[in-house]
Amino acid sequence: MNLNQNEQEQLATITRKVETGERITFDEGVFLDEKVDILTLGGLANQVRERKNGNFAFYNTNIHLNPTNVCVYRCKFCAFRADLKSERGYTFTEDMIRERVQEARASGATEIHVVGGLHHQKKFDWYLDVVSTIHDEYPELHIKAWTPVEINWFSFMTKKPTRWVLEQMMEAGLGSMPGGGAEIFHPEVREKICEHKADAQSWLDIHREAHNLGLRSNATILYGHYEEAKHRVDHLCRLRELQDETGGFQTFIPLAFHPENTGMSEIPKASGLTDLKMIALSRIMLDNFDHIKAYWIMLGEKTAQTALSFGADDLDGTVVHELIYHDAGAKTPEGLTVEMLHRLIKEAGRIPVERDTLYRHIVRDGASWSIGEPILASSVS
Ligand code: V47
Ligand code: SF4
Repeated sequence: MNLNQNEQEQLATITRKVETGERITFDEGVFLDEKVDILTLGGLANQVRERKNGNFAFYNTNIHLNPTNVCVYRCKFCAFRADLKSERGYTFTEDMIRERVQEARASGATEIHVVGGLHHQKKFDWYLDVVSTIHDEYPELHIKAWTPVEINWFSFMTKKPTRWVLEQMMEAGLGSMPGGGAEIFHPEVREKICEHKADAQSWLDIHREAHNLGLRSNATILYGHYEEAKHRVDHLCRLRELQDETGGFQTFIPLAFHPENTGMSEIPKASGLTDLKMIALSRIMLDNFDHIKAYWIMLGEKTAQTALSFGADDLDGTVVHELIYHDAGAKTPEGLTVEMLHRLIKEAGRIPVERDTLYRHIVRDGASWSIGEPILASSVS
């Protein structure tokens, strides 16, 4: 690392701030992103990670459901969407949804992750029925569903406020919201990659509303395309600000852009170093987020495992039936067994803990499970 005298002093200040748990500013974040080497960044992030989560690394047993890939929008980075009349287009029936839920029950999944396209012809009630069908079939299964892009679309279709949409979904069985749709908040980039869909303000407002209604949610960033350090750090600062206000975010998930079959296929896929840097920077900046997720489906098992020493404390889950990344060229397996997740975590020198969506400890006996004693901060060693 070739830092001049001034920069060395800046790094010393940041190091002291990380050690004492002081907040890192926007300018310091950009400095870390642009100038500081990966091992220094990783060391700082690991301090924060171990202070918050000790030696634990979390995972969950989950299944994905993308009820339709037909979408009115055309985000340039998306390989998953299909036109209404395309041969690739599909839409789940109620029976198909029930079948997926039965599969979740048989495998002992605690969570179903539901996101999809904004179908030209499906009304709000169809989306509501997706949630109630799952809930009626297996009420113990936590439903983590719909991004603000979808909530915003439902509000547009029904001409009702987004708060009403969220309340209807909660009544049908919604348990929390995933982190998708955030992409890059800064308009300089957002306008290039997804100009038509819900903007940054609307994404943040809907999460605020969800938190105020008692829902927990996640947040993401889509990196590794046209964005620069200032856009990445701006994104993190906006999330940190909302988290100061509501405390409703649980985990942050950096998502690397996968170029295959997208409208941005000229961009090379992010390298392992870029992935680790994004994980570490997130851990350092997001001082009020409890968890940083290394989503193994997107990173690959090896980088996700390494990320457990660069700020991440969660690998996501067994993840059966993932489509969004595989449509965009991900070469990762379709799912991982619990044994494989344990192996990845233990080899990284961490202690595997199965959690539910709300980060409660799961006690498991085959496909049956119950909520265990909390993993207390005092038991983190
Ligand atoms: O919003 C779409 C991203 C997101 C591509 O909350 C792409 O636990 C890279 O949000 N290359 C959906 N990324 C996935 C998501 C998520 C995943 C795992 C866990 C959680 C959680 C949330 O996927 C979209 C978009 O940002 N995406 N296409 C692509 N080609
Ligand atoms: Fe549609 Fe979501 Fe893909 Fe955008 S990212 S085109 S909103 S499915």
